[in-house]
Amino acid sequence: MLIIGEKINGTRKQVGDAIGQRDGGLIASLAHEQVEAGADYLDVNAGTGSEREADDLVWLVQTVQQAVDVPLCLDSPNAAALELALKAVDRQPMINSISGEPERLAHVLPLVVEYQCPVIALALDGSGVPKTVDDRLNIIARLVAATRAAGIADDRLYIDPLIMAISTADNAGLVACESMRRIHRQYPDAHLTGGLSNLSFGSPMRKYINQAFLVLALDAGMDAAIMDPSSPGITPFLLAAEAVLGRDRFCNKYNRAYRSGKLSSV
Ligand code: THG
Repeated sequence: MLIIGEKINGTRKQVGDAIGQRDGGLIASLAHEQVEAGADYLDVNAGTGSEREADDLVWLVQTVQQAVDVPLCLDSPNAAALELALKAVDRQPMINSISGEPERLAHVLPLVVEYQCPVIALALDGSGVPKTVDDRLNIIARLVAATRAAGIADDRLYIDPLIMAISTADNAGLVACESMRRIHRQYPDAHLTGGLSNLSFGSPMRKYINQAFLVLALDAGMDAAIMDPSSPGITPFLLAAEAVLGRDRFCNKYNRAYRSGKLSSV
C-alpha cells in the first residue's frame, strides 16, 4: 500500500492556525511524524479555497520540503494554486485532484499533462456528492475518457471513489468497497485511493473504524490510502492485512517490521 500522509491539512484547526501564523515548526513536526511512521507521500492541503490558498499552499510545500525528503500530494481544487505549487516542488508530486467538475477538469488536466505527474481522479461532478456505486462509476468513466484522450496512461491514475462518513450514511463503507471493486475490474491498470478516515468522521474512537475499513479496502483493491500512518496500531494492522491477502512476498515486510520493533506498540 502506498501511504499518503493526511495530517497536513488546513481544515484541521491546529494546522489552519499554523498556516495562518506561518508556524513552520508544527508543520515540520507533522511531516517528520508521518514519514517516520511510513508515509510515502505527504498530502498538503492549505484549507478551504480562500484567496490566500496559492500563497498558503506554496508556503506549505516549501516548509514540508525543508523538513523531509518524500514527494508531496498537492491537494487543492484550485488550478492556479496547484500551478504555483508545481513550480515550487523539488521532486515529482502527485496532483490531488481532477474530478468531473467541468471547471476543475478544464484547468487541472492541462497541468497533469504538462508536468507528467500521477494524478488522483475523484468521483465527484458538478451535481453534488454521488449517491450510488453506479453514479460513481459513471463519473469515473467520463474522467478516464478525458485522461485517455489527453494521452495520460491509466497507470498514472489514482482513482478515488469519494469515501463518505458512516455516521451520516450507514452504507458508506459498502459503497466505497463495491465502487473500488468495480473500478478495479474495469480499469485494472489504474491505482485505487481514497481518504480512509473520511469514513469515520463523526464517530467515536475513529481508529477502530479506520482499521476495519483499511482491511476491507485492501481486499477491495485499494493500493494507495490517504491516511494517518502515525495513528496508534494502524501499521501492524496494515502489514498483517497485506500479508494475509498475499500482498507481501514471503511476508518480508511483516517480518522485517517485527524485527525492527514496529509491531510491538499497539
Ligand atoms: N480524497 C482525496 N483527497 C482528500 C480526501 C479524499 N483530501 C482531504 C481528505 N479527504 C483526506 N484527508 C483527511 C485529513 C484529516 C482527516 C480526515 C481526512 C481527519 N483528521 C482527524 C483530525 O484532524 O482530528 C484525525 C483522524 C483520526 O482520528 O483518525 O479527520 O477523500 N483525493
